[in-house]
Amino acid sequence: MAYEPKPEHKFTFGLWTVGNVGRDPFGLPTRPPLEPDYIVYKLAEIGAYGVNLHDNDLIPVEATEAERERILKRFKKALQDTGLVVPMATTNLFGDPAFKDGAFTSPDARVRAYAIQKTMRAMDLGAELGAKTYVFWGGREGAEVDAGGNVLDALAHYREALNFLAEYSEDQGYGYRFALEPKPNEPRGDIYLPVVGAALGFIATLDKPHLFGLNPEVAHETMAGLNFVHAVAQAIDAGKLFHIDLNDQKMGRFDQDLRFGAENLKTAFFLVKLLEDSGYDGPRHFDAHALRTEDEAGVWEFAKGCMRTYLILKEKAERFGRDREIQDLIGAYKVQDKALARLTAKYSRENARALKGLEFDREALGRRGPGLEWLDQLTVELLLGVR
Ligand code: XLS
Ligand code: MG
Ligand code: MG
Repeated sequence: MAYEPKPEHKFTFGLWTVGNVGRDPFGLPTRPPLEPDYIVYKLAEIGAYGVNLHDNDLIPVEATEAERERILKRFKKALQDTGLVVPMATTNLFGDPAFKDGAFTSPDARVRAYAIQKTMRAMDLGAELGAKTYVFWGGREGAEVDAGGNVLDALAHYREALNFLAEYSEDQGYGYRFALEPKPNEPRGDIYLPVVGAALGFIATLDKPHLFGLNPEVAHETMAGLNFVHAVAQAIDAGKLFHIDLNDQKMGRFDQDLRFGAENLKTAFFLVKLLEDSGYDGPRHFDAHALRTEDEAGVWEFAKGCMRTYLILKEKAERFGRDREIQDLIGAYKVQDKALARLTAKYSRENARALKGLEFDREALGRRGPGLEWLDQLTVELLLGVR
């Protein structure tokens, strides 16, 4: 069957994604919850590679030790029966009212200590399930008002917590790589480290920057009106694309977590092309959920749709690479000049002197049309299936 998802495609879903019950700030759940092991069997059936989780997606926060063991046993059996893996784990540091004014960045030392304790326990759980990537989405690390004057302290505390947890991981021999997930707002008015570039800058200030990278999400950059493909490219360029959250989003709306490719097909296409061309080798994680209107059947259609769209776009990206006319246009667009490239590649006094002595036909450079209209139209036609 064409576009059939297989484990080798590395598609993953969070327990919280297909398990989403359709609650929103104005409305109650529209679907009953699904058991974690049931989700594993269903994901395996539709061709997924893995399942990711927050600590409390699997183990309720008030679970006793005996309950924890019972849930874990059933979950591990489902993983074993299906061959599904748990590549990524994370902590719920946003749901509990204790975290209402931040977790790692809370101005309350007790909350900060509890957040680090909860994360260490969640890291133990993830490691027990084989996770190698650990995500930090700072959902409550932010503010609505700045009257408390917490921003600089918050950044210092954030750094302290991440440094502490990286040491903990190494001390335990967990081998985690940490992926920061930026988001500009929602649930808080303003979230610290709001975009990919901010997280990259912050990573450089950590004790062990090599252990930290990014987990960018389509919806998050899009909510801020930014170009997600550019953000991912910057993470790749920095060697920091550790994980990715795929979904979709209308610009300027509430956080929608739409099915991958549901809204911005061209962005989704260039994103898939970028991931595939750059050799990104990690999971293609769908951090999205079915529309609140849907019943369980709709949930599995949603999940299948995410994977199918990815595979269709992957095929389109290959076709784009093979299309002679498109490739010739790109070739003409990227004007090559070996002698000039040699001069500008690296500074030397000789290169600087030679460059200063050159004459450029500035007017001709300004007159040239690079052919982007035709190239973009061909891209659209390819996506529309008439090429
Ligand atoms: C919320 C985030 C969240 C993280 C995991 O918008 O995307 O789902 O990915 O905590
Ligand atoms: Mg999100
Ligand atoms: Mg996410």
